[in-house]
Amino acid sequence: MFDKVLIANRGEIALRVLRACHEMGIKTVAIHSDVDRDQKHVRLADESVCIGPSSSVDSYLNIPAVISAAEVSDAVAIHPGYGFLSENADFAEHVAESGFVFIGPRAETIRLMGDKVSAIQSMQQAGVPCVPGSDGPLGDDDETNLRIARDIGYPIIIKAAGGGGGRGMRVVHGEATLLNAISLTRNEARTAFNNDTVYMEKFLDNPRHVEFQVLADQHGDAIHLGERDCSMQRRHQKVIEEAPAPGITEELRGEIGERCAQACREIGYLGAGTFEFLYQDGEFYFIEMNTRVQVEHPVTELITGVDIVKEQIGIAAGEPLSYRQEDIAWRGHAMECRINAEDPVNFMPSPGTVTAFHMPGGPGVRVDSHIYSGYQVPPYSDSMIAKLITHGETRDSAIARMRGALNELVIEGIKTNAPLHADLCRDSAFMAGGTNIHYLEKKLGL
Ligand code: MV4
Repeated sequence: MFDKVLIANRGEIALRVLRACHEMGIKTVAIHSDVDRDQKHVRLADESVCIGPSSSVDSYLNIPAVISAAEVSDAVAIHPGYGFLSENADFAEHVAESGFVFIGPRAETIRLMGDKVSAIQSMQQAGVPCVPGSDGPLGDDDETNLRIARDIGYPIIIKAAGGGGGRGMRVVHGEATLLNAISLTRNEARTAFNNDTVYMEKFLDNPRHVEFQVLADQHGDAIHLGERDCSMQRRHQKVIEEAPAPGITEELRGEIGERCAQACREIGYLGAGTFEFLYQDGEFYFIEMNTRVQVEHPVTELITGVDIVKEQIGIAAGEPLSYRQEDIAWRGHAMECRINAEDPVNFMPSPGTVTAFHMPGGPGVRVDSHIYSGYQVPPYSDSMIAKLITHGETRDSAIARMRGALNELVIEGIKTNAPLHADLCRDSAFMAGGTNIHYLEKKLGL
């Protein structure tokens, strides 16, 4: 096992990785920017290195600075967490070339999945169901593009291969606007992603966002941990996630999950990964793959008992998976509310000092957070300050525990979106389960 791991992140995920390392007897190195020296994971790490000023471009995103920190601290491996450099293939490559282990998939796999066209092509080849579409990049011939759209049937959506997570997309409702939409999306993609490759898919008008968690080791084994429903979102920011997804049968979970695991075996995937699907009218359609640990991984951990971060580390160290597929059983229901430092009504960021913080507790309650009384929420970083995660034997009991946890939670000094969560936990459509990706924005009147 690794002697020492450098945690290339901040906030709750840095703390989550640190806890996994210490549990495994691994020493930890924290890196931090100027303004993050009082972060909880910095205090708890065995060593820490300040790698730059407050701007993340000059610190957490600065590849040479992160690698230098690994060199001076004698770390063996680097865990990237989520965001920042976690899905940067060049970073993964530099890490490996510098003689460190990147805790994640091979750089080549990150690159393959970073290009949405090649990601879809490899998944289609591996038997994962995809959205009917252009099956590759669009060319420059107008007649061909008009025919592809006609064959798919309107409405269609144009997406940038370098996009993802909601960036670089345009819906087209008919022939009249297709060619203009293609060239607009292409131009935006060239500017935003330095890649003008675009592709076309059938536009699904009322889908749910359901994603499958996988783990794959260096010995050719891969398993799935079932699915999460992340449909409760606003402007591509997830607000509540849950597992299992309401209404998905054990049979469908097994079928889609096994296809994801098989795809991992075929492409030689390594580590933890997430297959993102749109789910509509009982069918799953693959759209993207995420090659990192996700914010919402705890809901899967609570219903399966698998420690996803420990598995990531073990896999990177060359150990076999701790579980076979038949060892995985799903128990009860879990729910995660992302607590953000923002105005609950207009969603404006609310930086400042947390003057009081009281964590909820009790059976089936988990809080993943790096904040404390006196913590300063910086204006330039992500606004997520805590994740409230509850587990219950049933979906109703997980929601009831979430209501109690939100009621116990005290965060003073800054505004948070906790009132929005309290409202959602009493919302009749949410309580019924299975709301789609448009539900929250419609409810908020956007
Ligand atoms: C779609 C779609 C409908 N049809 N693709 C947005 C984020 C990116 N990951 C893919 N996205 C979408 N792709 C087809 N063919 C609707 C969305 C979409 C969405 C997807 C998941 C979660 C929230 C969303 C919000 C708006 C649009």
